[in-house]
Amino acid sequence: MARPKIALIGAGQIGGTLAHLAAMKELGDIVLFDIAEGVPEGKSLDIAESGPSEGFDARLKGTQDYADIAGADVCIVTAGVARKPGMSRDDLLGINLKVMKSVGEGIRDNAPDAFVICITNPLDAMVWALQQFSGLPAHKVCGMAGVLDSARFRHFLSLEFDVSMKDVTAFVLGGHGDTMVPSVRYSTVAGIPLPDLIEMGWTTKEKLDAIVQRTRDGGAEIVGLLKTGSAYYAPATSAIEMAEAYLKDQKRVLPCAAYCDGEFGLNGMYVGVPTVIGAGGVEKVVNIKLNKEEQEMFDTSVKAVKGLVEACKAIDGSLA
Ligand code: A3D
Repeated sequence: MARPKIALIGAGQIGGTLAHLAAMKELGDIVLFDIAEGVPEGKSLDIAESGPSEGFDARLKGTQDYADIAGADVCIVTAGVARKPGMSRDDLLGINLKVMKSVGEGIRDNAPDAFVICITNPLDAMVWALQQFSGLPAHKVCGMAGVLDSARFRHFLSLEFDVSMKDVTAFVLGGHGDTMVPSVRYSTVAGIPLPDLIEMGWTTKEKLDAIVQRTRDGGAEIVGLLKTGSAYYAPATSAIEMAEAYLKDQKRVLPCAAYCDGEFGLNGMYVGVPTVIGAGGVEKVVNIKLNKEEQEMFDTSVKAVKGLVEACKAIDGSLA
């Protein structure tokens, strides 16, 4: 059986890391696409040359031609611009919307059967636009944010409790922005919900509140440190986790920006929700019950995403 084909649209910081991870995990052959001449070719050759030492079998190709992504099984989109200090994710909207148009059309014409994972910010609006421009079925187009935001939450929690990250589960709902909703009630250490851990005296509400805020600010913390761009190792790892779930039909329960059609009382919009990812793409949106406080935070986040979608429609009249 031929190896799966993985197309990475955008060969910048995240794109290069995605290619390296996909090769090391032998997820398939990799095509790196970018408009910057030489960059995808150079990164592909460099990563291919790490193969003999690492011992992986994967072909890599760099290109500026969409024809090379033909028949891709997975497309991961990072094309566009990233944040610099002082910028919000929303500041990227105008530039990245134009990029989503060309990328969406490129995927539509060359890889219409792919499972598409968008990473470009502002995430929830860009994945919506990408689905519109590509015309692919909504369950085959999703956005990576929740896996990353949850991973940040899990990391901070594991430091607080001084336990393995493997035993910490967490999830984050809502849009990928300042209004995201890290769920304390649905996050656990080895199955013990965080509120119980406060009662057990293992932590305090104040400490958890600070961790929730640090999670919300997780992207900005890294932008502030790097000064020249945004995070890329953890974002790439998170998207690879989703791609692997699809390629291996793992049916992982992962939070991602998914198309909600009735779930969570939403109609026809993308926002971060728990999903099941398997060979069918986003096979299910897990419609969990929110309490009053969570619902209020979720509503605020949904409102922010709707505002960005409206801004997209105002810029590009072809978007319905
Ligand atoms: P960067 O290293 O700048 O790479 C972006 C690449 O896109 C560059 O190589 C560009 O040449 C390329 N590009 C620009 N326009 C096009 C086009 N029309 N077609 C193809 N390629 C193009 O950025 P990065 O890799 O650090 O980040 C990529 C995106 O991910 C940005 O929008 C970030 O804001 C976003 N991001 C999202 C998350 C989430 O959790 C959702 C996290 C971190 C970064």
